[in-house]
Amino acid sequence: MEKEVKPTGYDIIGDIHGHCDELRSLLGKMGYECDETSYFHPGGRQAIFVGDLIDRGPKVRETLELVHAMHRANRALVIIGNHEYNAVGHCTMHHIEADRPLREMSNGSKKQFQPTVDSFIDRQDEWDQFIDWFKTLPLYLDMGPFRVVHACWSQRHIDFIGDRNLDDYEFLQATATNASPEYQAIETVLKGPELNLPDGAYLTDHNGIQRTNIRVKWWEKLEGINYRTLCYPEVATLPDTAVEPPVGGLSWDIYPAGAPPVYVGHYSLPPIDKPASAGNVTCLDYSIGKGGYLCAVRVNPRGETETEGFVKA
Ligand SMILES: [Mn+2]
Repeated sequence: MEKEVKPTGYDIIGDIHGHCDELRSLLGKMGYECDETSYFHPGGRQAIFVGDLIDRGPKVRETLELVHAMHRANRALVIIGNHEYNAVGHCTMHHIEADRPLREMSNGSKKQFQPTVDSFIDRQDEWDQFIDWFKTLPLYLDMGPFRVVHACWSQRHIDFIGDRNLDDYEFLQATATNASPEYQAIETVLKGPELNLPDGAYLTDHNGIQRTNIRVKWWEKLEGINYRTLCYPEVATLPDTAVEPPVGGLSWDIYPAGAPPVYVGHYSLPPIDKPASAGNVTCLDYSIGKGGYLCAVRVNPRGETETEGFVKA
Protein backbone atom coordinates (compact mmCIF):
# COMPACT_ATOMS: atom_id res chain seq x y z
CA MET A 1 0.00 0.00 0.00
CA GLU A 2 1.46 3.33 -1.02
CA LYS A 3 1.49 6.21 1.40
CA GLU A 4 -1.52 8.53 1.04
CA VAL A 5 -0.18 11.75 -0.48
CA LYS A 6 -2.45 14.55 -1.66
CA PRO A 7 -2.21 14.85 -5.45
CA THR A 8 -0.63 18.02 -6.87
CA GLY A 9 -3.36 18.18 -9.52
CA TYR A 10 -5.86 16.07 -11.42
CA ASP A 11 -6.13 14.96 -15.03
CA ILE A 12 -9.75 14.13 -15.82
CA ILE A 13 -10.00 11.79 -18.79
CA GLY A 14 -13.09 11.38 -21.02
CA ASP A 15 -14.82 8.27 -22.42
CA ILE A 16 -12.21 5.84 -23.83
CA HIS A 17 -14.41 3.08 -25.29
CA GLY A 18 -11.57 0.62 -25.86
CA HIS A 19 -9.19 3.04 -27.59
CA CYS A 20 -6.13 2.06 -25.58
CA ASP A 21 -3.53 3.38 -28.07
CA GLU A 22 -5.03 6.87 -27.82
CA LEU A 23 -5.11 6.54 -24.03
CA ARG A 24 -1.39 5.75 -23.94
CA SER A 25 -0.73 8.69 -26.24
CA LEU A 26 -2.80 11.02 -24.03
CA LEU A 27 -1.04 9.89 -20.84
CA GLY A 28 2.33 10.35 -22.56
CA LYS A 29 1.45 13.91 -23.66
CA MET A 30 0.57 14.74 -20.05
CA GLY A 31 3.94 13.49 -18.80
CA TYR A 32 2.83 10.17 -17.34
CA GLU A 33 5.44 7.42 -17.20
CA CYS A 34 5.14 3.68 -16.82
CA ASP A 35 6.92 1.58 -14.19
CA GLU A 36 6.49 -2.16 -13.46
CA THR A 37 3.15 -1.44 -11.75
CA SER A 38 1.31 1.04 -13.98
CA TYR A 39 1.32 4.53 -15.45
CA PHE A 40 1.96 7.30 -12.92
CA HIS A 41 2.72 11.00 -12.98
CA PRO A 42 6.22 11.84 -11.66
CA GLY A 43 4.91 15.22 -10.48
CA GLY A 44 2.35 13.58 -8.22
CA ARG A 45 -0.78 14.21 -10.28
CA GLN A 46 -3.72 11.83 -10.18
CA ALA A 47 -5.78 10.68 -13.16
CA ILE A 48 -9.57 10.56 -12.91
CA PHE A 49 -11.56 8.45 -15.38
CA VAL A 50 -15.19 9.48 -16.02
CA GLY A 51 -16.34 5.97 -17.04
CA ASP A 52 -17.19 4.25 -20.35
CA LEU A 53 -13.86 2.47 -20.60
CA ILE A 54 -15.43 -0.45 -22.49
CA ASP A 55 -17.44 -1.19 -25.69
CA ARG A 56 -17.20 -0.05 -29.31
CA GLY A 57 -13.40 0.18 -29.67
CA PRO A 58 -10.65 -2.28 -30.63
CA LYS A 59 -8.72 -2.73 -27.33
CA VAL A 60 -11.17 -3.04 -24.48
CA ARG A 61 -9.18 -5.56 -22.44
CA GLU A 62 -5.94 -3.57 -22.71
CA THR A 63 -7.81 -0.42 -21.65
CA LEU A 64 -9.23 -2.16 -18.60
CA GLU A 65 -5.86 -3.64 -17.64
CA LEU A 66 -4.18 -0.23 -17.89
CA VAL A 67 -6.81 1.70 -15.92
CA HIS A 68 -7.29 -1.04 -13.33
CA ALA A 69 -3.53 -1.16 -12.65
CA MET A 70 -3.47 2.62 -12.07
CA HIS A 71 -6.53 2.41 -9.82
CA ARG A 72 -5.10 -0.42 -7.74
CA ALA A 73 -1.85 1.53 -7.24
CA ASN A 74 -3.81 4.58 -6.07
CA ARG A 75 -2.65 6.50 -9.13
CA ALA A 76 -6.13 7.00 -10.56
CA LEU A 77 -9.72 7.39 -9.45
CA VAL A 78 -12.39 5.75 -11.58
CA ILE A 79 -16.18 6.17 -11.65
CA ILE A 80 -18.66 3.97 -13.43
CA GLY A 81 -20.23 4.86 -16.81
CA ASN A 82 -23.48 3.61 -18.29
CA HIS A 83 -21.61 1.06 -20.43
CA GLU A 84 -20.03 -0.56 -17.35
CA TYR A 85 -23.41 -0.43 -15.61
CA ASN A 86 -25.08 -2.17 -18.58
CA ALA A 87 -22.33 -4.82 -18.55
CA VAL A 88 -22.87 -5.49 -14.83
CA GLY A 89 -26.65 -5.84 -15.34
CA HIS A 90 -26.11 -8.16 -18.30
CA CYS A 91 -23.50 -10.35 -16.60
CA THR A 92 -25.31 -10.70 -13.25
CA MET A 93 -28.00 -13.35 -13.21
CA HIS A 94 -31.54 -12.47 -12.19
CA HIS A 95 -32.35 -13.23 -8.55
CA ILE A 96 -35.58 -15.12 -9.29
CA GLU A 97 -35.27 -16.32 -12.90
CA ALA A 98 -31.73 -17.64 -12.73
CA ASP A 99 -31.50 -18.24 -16.50
CA ARG A 100 -31.76 -14.62 -17.51
CA PRO A 101 -29.70 -11.46 -16.89
CA LEU A 102 -30.66 -9.09 -14.10
CA ARG A 103 -31.06 -6.35 -16.68
CA GLU A 104 -31.41 -7.17 -20.39
CA MET A 105 -29.37 -5.15 -22.87
CA SER A 106 -31.15 -3.47 -25.77
CA ASN A 107 -30.10 -4.63 -29.25
CA GLY A 108 -28.19 -1.38 -29.71
CA SER A 109 -26.27 -1.92 -26.46
CA LYS A 110 -25.51 -5.55 -27.41
CA LYS A 111 -23.97 -4.41 -30.67
CA GLN A 112 -21.71 -1.94 -28.86
CA PHE A 113 -20.85 -4.61 -26.25
CA GLN A 114 -19.62 -7.11 -28.88
CA PRO A 115 -16.03 -5.75 -29.05
CA THR A 116 -15.87 -6.17 -25.26
CA VAL A 117 -17.00 -9.80 -25.56
CA ASP A 118 -14.51 -10.37 -28.37
CA SER A 119 -11.59 -9.01 -26.35
CA PHE A 120 -12.25 -11.52 -23.55
CA ILE A 121 -12.60 -14.69 -25.63
CA ASP A 122 -11.09 -17.57 -23.57
CA ARG A 123 -10.57 -15.15 -20.68
CA GLN A 124 -13.84 -15.51 -18.79
CA ASP A 125 -12.16 -15.38 -15.37
CA GLU A 126 -10.50 -12.08 -16.20
CA TRP A 127 -13.80 -10.62 -17.41
CA ASP A 128 -15.58 -11.81 -14.25
CA GLN A 129 -12.96 -10.02 -12.17
CA PHE A 130 -13.52 -6.80 -14.11
CA ILE A 131 -17.28 -7.10 -13.54
CA ASP A 132 -16.56 -7.45 -9.81
CA TRP A 133 -14.31 -4.38 -10.03
CA PHE A 134 -17.00 -2.31 -11.84
CA LYS A 135 -19.37 -3.05 -8.95
CA THR A 136 -16.97 -1.49 -6.46
CA LEU A 137 -16.62 1.78 -8.39
CA PRO A 138 -18.36 4.91 -7.11
CA LEU A 139 -21.24 6.40 -9.09
CA TYR A 140 -19.86 9.92 -8.68
CA LEU A 141 -17.01 11.79 -6.98
CA ASP A 142 -17.44 14.84 -4.81
CA MET A 143 -13.88 16.16 -4.53
CA GLY A 144 -14.97 19.27 -2.62
CA PRO A 145 -13.77 22.02 -4.98
CA PHE A 146 -14.96 20.03 -8.02
CA ARG A 147 -17.17 17.08 -8.92
CA VAL A 148 -17.10 14.24 -11.42
CA VAL A 149 -20.03 12.16 -12.69
CA HIS A 150 -20.54 10.21 -15.91
CA ALA A 151 -23.59 12.12 -17.20
CA CYS A 152 -25.54 14.33 -14.77
CA TRP A 153 -25.13 15.80 -11.30
CA SER A 154 -28.74 15.94 -10.14
CA GLN A 155 -28.55 16.66 -6.43
CA ARG A 156 -31.69 14.77 -5.38
CA HIS A 157 -30.43 11.62 -7.15
CA ILE A 158 -26.89 11.97 -5.80
CA ASP A 159 -28.30 12.38 -2.28
CA PHE A 160 -30.55 9.34 -2.78
CA ILE A 161 -27.66 7.16 -3.97
CA GLY A 162 -25.45 8.32 -1.09
CA ASP A 163 -22.40 6.09 -0.79
CA ARG A 164 -24.07 3.02 -2.34
CA ASN A 165 -22.60 1.30 -5.36
CA LEU A 166 -23.38 -1.86 -7.36
CA ASP A 167 -21.55 -4.02 -4.82
CA ASP A 168 -24.69 -3.63 -2.68
CA TYR A 169 -26.81 -6.39 -4.22
CA GLU A 170 -30.14 -5.02 -3.00
CA PHE A 171 -29.30 -1.67 -4.56
CA LEU A 172 -28.18 -3.29 -7.83
CA GLN A 173 -31.36 -5.36 -7.94
CA ALA A 174 -33.51 -2.27 -7.31
CA THR A 175 -31.76 -0.34 -10.13
CA ALA A 176 -32.89 -3.08 -12.53
CA THR A 177 -36.55 -2.67 -11.55
CA ASN A 178 -38.35 -0.33 -13.96
CA ALA A 179 -39.44 3.01 -12.50
CA SER A 180 -38.06 2.32 -8.99
CA PRO A 181 -36.32 5.34 -7.40
CA GLU A 182 -33.01 3.45 -7.76
CA TYR A 183 -33.71 2.92 -11.49
CA GLN A 184 -34.51 6.64 -11.91
CA ALA A 185 -31.31 7.60 -10.07
CA ILE A 186 -29.13 5.42 -12.32
CA GLU A 187 -30.90 6.61 -15.48
CA THR A 188 -30.39 10.25 -14.49
CA VAL A 189 -26.84 10.12 -13.14
CA LEU A 190 -25.29 7.66 -15.64
CA LYS A 191 -27.38 8.34 -18.78
CA GLY A 192 -28.56 11.93 -18.30
CA PRO A 193 -32.10 13.28 -18.09
CA GLU A 194 -34.33 13.34 -21.16
CA LEU A 195 -37.39 15.33 -22.16
CA ASN A 196 -40.20 14.47 -24.58
CA LEU A 197 -40.42 16.56 -27.73
CA PRO A 198 -43.73 18.24 -28.64
CA ASP A 199 -46.18 16.13 -30.68
CA GLY A 200 -44.92 15.32 -34.15
CA ALA A 201 -41.31 16.40 -33.56
CA TYR A 202 -38.52 13.83 -33.62
CA LEU A 203 -34.78 13.47 -33.84
CA THR A 204 -32.85 10.87 -35.84
CA ASP A 205 -30.00 9.53 -33.69
CA HIS A 206 -26.60 8.21 -34.85
CA ASN A 207 -28.07 4.71 -35.21
CA GLY A 208 -30.70 6.06 -37.60
CA ILE A 209 -33.46 5.59 -35.03
CA GLN A 210 -36.19 8.23 -34.73
CA ARG A 211 -36.46 9.45 -31.15
CA THR A 212 -39.21 11.55 -29.65
CA ASN A 213 -37.14 12.55 -26.63
CA ILE A 214 -33.94 14.52 -26.28
CA ARG A 215 -30.98 14.60 -23.90
CA VAL A 216 -31.06 17.95 -22.17
CA LYS A 217 -28.65 20.55 -20.83
CA TRP A 218 -29.41 19.85 -17.17
CA TRP A 219 -27.79 23.10 -16.02
CA GLU A 220 -30.22 25.27 -18.00
CA LYS A 221 -33.44 26.73 -16.61
CA LEU A 222 -36.47 25.90 -18.77
CA GLU A 223 -38.00 29.39 -18.79
CA GLY A 224 -37.57 31.05 -22.19
CA ILE A 225 -35.56 28.21 -23.75
CA ASN A 226 -36.48 26.28 -26.91
CA TYR A 227 -36.07 22.60 -27.76
CA ARG A 228 -33.24 23.20 -30.20
CA THR A 229 -31.15 25.02 -27.58
CA LEU A 230 -32.04 22.74 -24.68
CA CYS A 231 -30.96 19.59 -26.55
CA TYR A 232 -27.39 18.41 -25.74
CA PRO A 233 -25.62 18.42 -28.09
CA GLU A 234 -27.74 20.90 -30.04
CA VAL A 235 -29.54 19.64 -33.14
CA ALA A 236 -30.30 22.19 -35.87
CA THR A 237 -33.40 20.38 -37.14
CA LEU A 238 -35.25 20.53 -33.81
CA PRO A 239 -38.08 23.06 -33.45
CA ASP A 240 -37.20 26.43 -31.91
CA THR A 241 -40.53 26.52 -30.10
CA ALA A 242 -40.53 27.23 -26.38
CA VAL A 243 -40.09 24.23 -24.10
CA GLU A 244 -43.26 23.12 -22.36
CA PRO A 245 -42.38 22.28 -18.74
CA PRO A 246 -43.28 18.65 -18.05
CA VAL A 247 -46.47 17.91 -16.15
CA GLY A 248 -45.64 17.12 -12.54
CA GLY A 249 -42.34 18.99 -12.61
CA LEU A 250 -38.81 18.22 -13.72
CA SER A 251 -37.38 14.76 -13.15
CA TRP A 252 -33.95 16.26 -12.42
CA ASP A 253 -32.47 19.08 -10.33
CA ILE A 254 -31.09 21.94 -12.44
CA TYR A 255 -27.37 22.36 -11.63
CA PRO A 256 -26.97 25.72 -9.86
CA ALA A 257 -24.72 28.38 -11.41
CA GLY A 258 -22.83 28.90 -8.12
CA ALA A 259 -22.14 25.19 -7.48
CA PRO A 260 -18.61 23.72 -7.86
CA PRO A 261 -17.37 22.86 -11.37
CA VAL A 262 -18.56 19.43 -12.52
CA TYR A 263 -16.83 17.28 -15.16
CA VAL A 264 -18.78 14.72 -17.21
CA GLY A 265 -18.36 12.45 -20.23
CA HIS A 266 -21.16 10.62 -22.03
CA TYR A 267 -22.61 13.18 -24.42
CA SER A 268 -20.63 12.20 -27.52
CA LEU A 269 -20.16 15.80 -28.63
CA PRO A 270 -18.96 16.69 -32.12
CA PRO A 271 -15.19 17.25 -32.15
CA ILE A 272 -14.26 20.87 -31.52
CA ASP A 273 -11.02 22.63 -30.59
CA LYS A 274 -11.90 23.57 -27.03
CA PRO A 275 -13.97 21.80 -24.40
CA ALA A 276 -17.60 22.82 -24.40
CA SER A 277 -17.69 24.37 -20.97
CA ALA A 278 -21.10 25.75 -20.15
CA GLY A 279 -20.30 27.79 -17.06
CA ASN A 280 -19.52 25.23 -14.38
CA VAL A 281 -20.22 22.09 -16.44
CA THR A 282 -17.53 20.67 -18.74
CA CYS A 283 -18.02 17.66 -21.01
CA LEU A 284 -14.98 15.52 -21.92
CA ASP A 285 -16.56 13.20 -24.50
CA TYR A 286 -15.64 14.16 -28.08
CA SER A 287 -16.72 10.93 -29.76
CA ILE A 288 -13.55 8.91 -30.13
CA GLY A 289 -14.30 6.11 -32.55
CA LYS A 290 -16.75 8.26 -34.48
CA GLY A 291 -14.12 10.51 -36.01
CA GLY A 292 -13.53 12.42 -32.78
CA TYR A 293 -10.77 12.28 -30.20
CA LEU A 294 -9.93 11.33 -26.62
CA CYS A 295 -9.14 14.22 -24.30
CA ALA A 296 -8.44 15.28 -20.74
CA VAL A 297 -8.83 18.42 -18.71
CA ARG A 298 -6.16 19.28 -16.16
CA VAL A 299 -7.32 20.94 -12.98
CA ASN A 300 -5.49 22.17 -9.90
CA PRO A 301 -6.44 21.02 -6.38
CA ARG A 302 -8.86 23.96 -6.17
CA GLY A 303 -10.75 22.53 -9.17
CA GLU A 304 -9.72 25.32 -11.58
CA THR A 305 -8.76 24.44 -15.15
CA GLU A 306 -5.03 25.00 -15.57
CA THR A 307 -3.42 27.11 -18.33
CA GLU A 308 -3.14 24.84 -21.39
CA GLY A 309 -5.47 22.59 -19.42
CA PHE A 310 -7.16 20.89 -22.37
CA VAL A 311 -5.16 17.98 -23.84
CA LYS A 312 -6.09 15.90 -26.88
CA ALA A 313 -4.68 12.43 -27.56
MN1 LIG B 1 -21.85 7.08 -21.53
